[in-house]
Amino acid sequence: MAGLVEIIIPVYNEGENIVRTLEEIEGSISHPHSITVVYDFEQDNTLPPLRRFMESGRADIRMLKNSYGRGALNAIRTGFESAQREWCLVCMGDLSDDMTAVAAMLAKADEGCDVVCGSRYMRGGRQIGGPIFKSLLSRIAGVTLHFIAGVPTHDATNSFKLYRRSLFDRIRIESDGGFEIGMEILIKAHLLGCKIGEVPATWRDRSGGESKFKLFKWLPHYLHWYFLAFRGRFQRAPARMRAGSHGMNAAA
Ligand SMILES: Nc1nc2c(ncn2[C@@H]2O[C@H](COP(=O)(O)OP(=O)(O)OP(=O)(O)O)[C@@H](O)[C@H]2O)c(=O)[nH]1
Ligand SMILES: [Mg+2]
Repeated sequence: MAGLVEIIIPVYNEGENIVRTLEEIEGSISHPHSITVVYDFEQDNTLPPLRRFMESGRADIRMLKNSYGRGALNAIRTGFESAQREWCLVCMGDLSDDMTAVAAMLAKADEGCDVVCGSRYMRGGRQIGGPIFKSLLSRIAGVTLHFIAGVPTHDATNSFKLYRRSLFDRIRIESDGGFEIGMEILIKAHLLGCKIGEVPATWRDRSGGESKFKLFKWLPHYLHWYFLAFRGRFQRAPARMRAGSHGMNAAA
């Protein structure tokens, strides 16, 4: 059976959503887990309801301040670097991710996968709401990476992924934009020959709070890793070496 899971949640003013997110996690995940919520600043409106939930003792939760200043990417890196468990699951604090998919993700981990992707674009997966242009780009990226570049998931851009923590000893994270960090790790893991799995997952648009996704600012960062996957497909050996040479750990 897969070992303990650390659930990493980056948050930025998720006061309206955090408690329901935590309740969904506790209601849906029976596998042993702990939760790390990574925030940027003390005035963040997520913190008061989060503290109340922690005081209720209903879950094993810790709050962690972003060690790199601000931004979702830095928050996720902070979570990875402080993680202690065998597995890291990244999920959002706006109720967008499908916690009922986690059991199937862990089953894939048991089959030897190093990365398991929550997939909106495979059979059984769904996307409910969200900006149409962003969704279209994400779907095109996922499907072309799968069918042309040979990446073993239909949904490379979804941040909702389970990672074997030891993978971070082999991959140096270079992303400096936003949520493309998940795509970077996926593509590098694939080029290193790691086993990648996917399970169907439903993604819902947020009903409270505000989106911080910066599509046009982050698009070039996504494209960088998109093209690395294609180069890897057609120049297999050099790309593998490049992925490996990014090597050591997440604390780039
Ligand atoms: N620590 C930290 N977390 C952030 C930051 N920006 C976003 N997040 C969190 O990251 C998660 C996802 O952010 P969203 O803005 O919803 O982005 P998204 O889910 O990729 O895209 P949309 O839902 O379509 O906007 C949420 O839990 C946010 O609170 C940030 O600057 N710092
Ligand atoms: Mg969101």
